[in-house]
Amino acid sequence: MSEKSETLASLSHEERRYAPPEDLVAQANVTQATYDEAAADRLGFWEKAAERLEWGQRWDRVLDWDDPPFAKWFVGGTLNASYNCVDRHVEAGHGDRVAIHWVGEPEDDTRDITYAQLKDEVSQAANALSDMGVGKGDLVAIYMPMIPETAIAMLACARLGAIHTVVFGGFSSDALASRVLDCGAKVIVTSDGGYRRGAPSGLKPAVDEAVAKVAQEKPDLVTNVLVVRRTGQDVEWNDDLDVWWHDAVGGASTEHTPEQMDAEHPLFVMYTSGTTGKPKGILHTTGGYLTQTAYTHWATFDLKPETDVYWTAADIGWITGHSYIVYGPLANGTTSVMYEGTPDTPHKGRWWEIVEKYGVTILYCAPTAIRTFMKWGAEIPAEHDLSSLRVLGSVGEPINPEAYVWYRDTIGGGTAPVMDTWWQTETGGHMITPLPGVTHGKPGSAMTPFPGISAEVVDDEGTPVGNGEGGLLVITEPWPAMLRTLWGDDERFKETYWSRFADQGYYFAGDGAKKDEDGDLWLLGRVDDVMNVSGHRMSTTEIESALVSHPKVAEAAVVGAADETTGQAVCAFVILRESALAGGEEASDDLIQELRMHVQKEIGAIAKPRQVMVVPELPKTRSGKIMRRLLKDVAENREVGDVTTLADSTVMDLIKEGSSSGS
Ligand code: 6R9
Repeated sequence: MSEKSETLASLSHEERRYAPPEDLVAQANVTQATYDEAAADRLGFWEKAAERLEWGQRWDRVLDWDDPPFAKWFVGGTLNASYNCVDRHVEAGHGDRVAIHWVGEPEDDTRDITYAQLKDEVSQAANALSDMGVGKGDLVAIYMPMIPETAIAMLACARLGAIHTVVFGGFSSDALASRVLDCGAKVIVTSDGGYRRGAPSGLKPAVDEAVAKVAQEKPDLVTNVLVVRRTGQDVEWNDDLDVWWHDAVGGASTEHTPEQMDAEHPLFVMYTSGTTGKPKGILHTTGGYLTQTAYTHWATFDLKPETDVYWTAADIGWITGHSYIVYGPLANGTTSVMYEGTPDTPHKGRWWEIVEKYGVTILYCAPTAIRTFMKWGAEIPAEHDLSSLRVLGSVGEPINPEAYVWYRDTIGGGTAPVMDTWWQTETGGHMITPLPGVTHGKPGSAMTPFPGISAEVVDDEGTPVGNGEGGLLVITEPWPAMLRTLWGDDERFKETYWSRFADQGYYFAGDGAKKDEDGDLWLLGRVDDVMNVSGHRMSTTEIESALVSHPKVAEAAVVGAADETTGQAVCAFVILRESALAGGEEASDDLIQELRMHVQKEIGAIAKPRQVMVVPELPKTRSGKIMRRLLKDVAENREVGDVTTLADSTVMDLIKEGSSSGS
């Protein structure tokens, strides 16, 4: 057996298969014919997808790839993203349809916003921003909790041709300041605070700090801070800069005519952390981005805008929120749920209460959430009627087969298919995913490239690997929602994504992947997370999935820690399921042995962890990605590194305590 197939063999143990539900197939938005059409004429296919939007001027050319890797899509076309997400639905007679069922964290704090109301508020916000001197090409930073005004501010920017950069509300004032400086934002939209775990937490103080830091370098950059009153907590006020949203926006006219933008006009910059160095400002433009997010949202989830109630349970400060809370769903005229808080406030059944109350039909979330619910136990969702759910989605990480099956059975009633969607901030929209009316689901596999997307798994030389083999994931042809560059840094853009396979002109995604015997794709995590144990390359994902398949384990994170004899050794951090803990199970030596042997049985002796540490939490980013670098610091007994991009920076203290007791 070659090294590659040896280390990747364990995935072929997964033999569960799920056919698409017959009633869904009977009226599916997308069928096999769509794949065939796209394969026959890729650009023609995307052109048809673009026709679902309303354009001012039609494009003359679908794709300009004359100067790779700088793509232009729908060249010569003009449109307004905000108009497409809001006004056109009102004009089509759907003004009374709810666009957003907003659910605040405090119970009974809700708002239903129709498309007509959304149009009024977006127009008002556009007028208010415009009065502050924000115009086409200006940058606006948005640092907000999950409230409707976040989406409204984004759409108001799009309406004016201003470029937004949303900074996750959990990030520090440093993170905000560096992003404001990097992109040159002149206005910051924020709120006094938001609700998190049952209590109001402040945002404005962090903005004040950030503004002061920015002023040290660029005194005249930030000219206004627009503040939504959400919690009513006291805030410091600077009369020169600060303006209340309810004054400026509330007092503005509801009439605003959106301007047509060039298809390639920048829509937003979203910062994403690089493994090293400063965050990268991913630039997305208007026409291609909106085409792909709207079309994939409609196709991947089989969306029926008249009847579905759609919920992406994620933060708008993550690309998933941009593409599948704001732009995709609204461009399709969807009725969505938007939830402000955490899943366990005030109780662990909050999500399921929301699903039941609003009759949610499509739910899209991250595997980390699913594993948390598994940990809490199936009896919690069982208390609610979840029968409205018909399609489920997963995003952000590989979904462990065990979590997939649990999601399908416990949340989806054993019938709702799971769409495991692989994509990135950089790709803008879905790239590899099953489609609910076409694909047979395999737990743990993202299956095949979306119609019109060309992806491959290649070896180090860029040669496609055969079925049953693993390698690196590349995208071989440009796609509409691709990032156009890194903000202000074309060189880093070329270097980061296009230099690895420059000869072939492939986009290097940075993920490892495997093609199974049927040629279906399995994502294996970031290439940087691959370990090398005694010369064997192993994916952290696979060992984690093996651990999670043990009935007592809810979550697992695996890192390769330096080891004198083997180069690297497998170190595992696990969170036990609540049922195991309730049974009095502790981090006993017996349990640790059992888990080590379990991995050996599932994958092989080479993967058996040197160390298993039982911990109460894992360090995660805003999108639920485990920050293995920090765990590596613990495993290698080092001072823990930078924690500023953690969703909860106190987690590392809990882990350090935990790791000292059980290893
Ligand atoms: C949308 C998003 C991108 C990275 C990506 C990959 C991982 C996302 C995945 C997945 C396996 C999936 N990832 N979805 N891995 N299966 N379905 O997450 O964007 O935050 O930029 O992260 O996330 O490693 O390269 P972003």
